[in-house]
Amino acid sequence: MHTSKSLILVLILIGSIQSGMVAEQKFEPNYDESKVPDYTLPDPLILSNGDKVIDTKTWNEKRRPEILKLIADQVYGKTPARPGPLRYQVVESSDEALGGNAIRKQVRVFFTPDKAEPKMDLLIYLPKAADKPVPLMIGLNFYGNHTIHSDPEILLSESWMRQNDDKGIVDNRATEKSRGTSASRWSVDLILDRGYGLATAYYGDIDPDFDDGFKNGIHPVFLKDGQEKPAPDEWGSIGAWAYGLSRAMDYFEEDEDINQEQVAVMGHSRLGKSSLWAGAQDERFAITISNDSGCGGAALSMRRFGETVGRINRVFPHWFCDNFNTYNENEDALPVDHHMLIALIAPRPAYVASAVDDRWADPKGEFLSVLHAEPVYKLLGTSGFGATEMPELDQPVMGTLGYHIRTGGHNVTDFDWKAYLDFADEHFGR
Ligand code: GTR
Repeated sequence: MHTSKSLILVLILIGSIQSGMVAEQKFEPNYDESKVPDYTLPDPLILSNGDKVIDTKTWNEKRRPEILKLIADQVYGKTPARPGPLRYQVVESSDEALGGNAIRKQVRVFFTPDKAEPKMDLLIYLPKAADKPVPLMIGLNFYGNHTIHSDPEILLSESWMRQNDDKGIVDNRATEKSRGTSASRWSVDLILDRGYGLATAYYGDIDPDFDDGFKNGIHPVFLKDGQEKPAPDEWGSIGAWAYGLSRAMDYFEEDEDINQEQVAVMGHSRLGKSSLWAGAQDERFAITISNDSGCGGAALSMRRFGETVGRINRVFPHWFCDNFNTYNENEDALPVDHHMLIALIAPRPAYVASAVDDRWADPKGEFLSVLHAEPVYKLLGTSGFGATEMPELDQPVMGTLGYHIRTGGHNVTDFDWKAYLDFADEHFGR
C-alpha cells in the first residue's frame, strides 16, 4: 500500500514537471534592474572563426548568412522553400469602400499549387485619391480581418480562433459580433489619409495558434514522407507566420496598385516576433516594424527581465523550434541574441516600439537590441540609430533604426501608427 501510494505521488510529480506546471508555479518575472545578471552579447561583427567583419562584402557574404543560419537553427527553425507557384483568387473588391474613400480587395492566397487548403485571406485597403502604385503597410491580425474595421463587407473569417468572449468568438469561431472589435489597433483612416495602403490577414489562416503537434495549418504541407512533425531545427508557428507574410509579399509583386519597393511589415506582440523574422529573412520588405514584441522578438534574451526564454517555451511550445529549449534558464549559452535579428534587417530601416507599462516585454531590452544592432547599420553606410540612451516617453528616435517608448501598456495605438507612418515617409522620401 505504502509503496504504491508513493509511486503514484512520484508519477504525479514527474507528470507535472513534464507539463511544465512546477516550473510555471515558481515563475516570478524579474522587474528589478539591479537583478539583471551580467551578460556578454555575441558580437554581430565577429565571425565564428574569430575574424572581425570590417567590410560590407564580408558582412553580406559571410557574417549575415552565418547569423541567419544560427537564428534559424537555434531560435525560430528553418523555413522551407515555397512549394511551387501560389494561386490567388480575388474573392471580392470594390472601388467605393469606406464611404468612397478606399479601394478594397479581398484576395485568397492558396499556399500550394493544387489544393484548396491551407489558404489565407488578404484584406487590402488602398487610398482611392492617391496616385498608384502606393506604399503599403502589412500586418497579421489576431482574430480575423473583419475585426480590424466595422466595414460590413469584410468577409467574416470561418477559421478556428482562440476563444475570446470580448471578441464575440463562440465555439472557436467568429460571429457577427466580432466585427470591428480590434478596430482601435488599426488606424485605417489615418493610414489611408497619409497615402498608404493597408493589408492584413488572420494569422490562424497560416497556422492556428495552439500546440497540436503541427497537424493543422501550413506545416503538414512540408513534412517529408513518414515525418510526424518538424525536426528540432525546423520551423514552429512564428516561422510559419513569417512565411505567410512573405507569401503576401509574393502577391503584392503581382498587384500593379501596390508599390512593391515600398512595403513595410508590422506586427504586434507574437506577431511582432513574426514581423521581425519575416523582415530578417525576406529582403523584399523595405521596412520592418516591431510593436511590443518582447521576449523572442526585439528584447534581448540574456537580460532575463520580464518574460524569459524558459517561460515562453513552456507556455507556447509551438512558437519556436525545439532547439530553442536548449536555452531555457540557460540564456548565456545562446550563440545569438536579438540584436542580431535586427542586424539581419540592415541596411533596410527597422523600427522597434515599446510601451512603458509593458514590462513583461522588457522595453529596455528592446531598446538595447536596436542599440547593439547599430554597428552593423553603420558598417553598411547608413545613418545608424542616433540614440545612446533610452529616449523620453513618447519621443520617437528616427535614424535608419527607429525606436520609441510610449505611455501606456501592451497595445497598438494611433501614436504607434503615426510614428510608423512618419518613419516610412522619411525613408520612402515622401
Ligand atoms: C503573451 C506572451 C508574449 C506575447 C503575447 C502576445 O502571453 O507571453 O510573449 O507574445 O502573449 O502575443 O499577445
